[in-house]
Amino acid sequence: MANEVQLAQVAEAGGDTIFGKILRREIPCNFIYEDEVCVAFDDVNPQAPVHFLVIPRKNIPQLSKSEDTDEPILGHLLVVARRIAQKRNLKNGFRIVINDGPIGAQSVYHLHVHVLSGRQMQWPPG
Ligand code: TR5
Repeated sequence: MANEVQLAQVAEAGGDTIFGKILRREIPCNFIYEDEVCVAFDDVNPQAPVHFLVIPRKNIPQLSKSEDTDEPILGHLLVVARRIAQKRNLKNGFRIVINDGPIGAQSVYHLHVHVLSGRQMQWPPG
């Protein structure tokens, strides 16, 4: 699989994305959680023993393109991330990541919250 940063450098913002296809069930995907606002599923290329994504049904391309009126959706993504983390018994913690734009190494332009756990995280991130 191509390096995520290389993918991010060539990724184009705007339009339909792979996550749009997942949301429309055009690509099979096992949702670990879903409600009327968001869905969650395991990352296909996990960077930790636990690595899942929480994405809004609304096609918000990236955090920096979200609007003030998206505040309930943005808050909901974190609440759902916390709920799934509790369900998965991630008692020792987890890391939340939102990559934004080329500098942030975003490769899929549909907003998504990464939740990673199951190993010791390092700081600063690369
Ligand atoms: O780099 P950013 O923050 O944009 O993260 C995009 C994430 O989407 C990466 O961690 C990828 O591994 C993940 N990804 C990409 C695909 C995919 C996926 N996760 C689950 N299922 C996926 N499918 C079916 N196809 C992908 N291209």
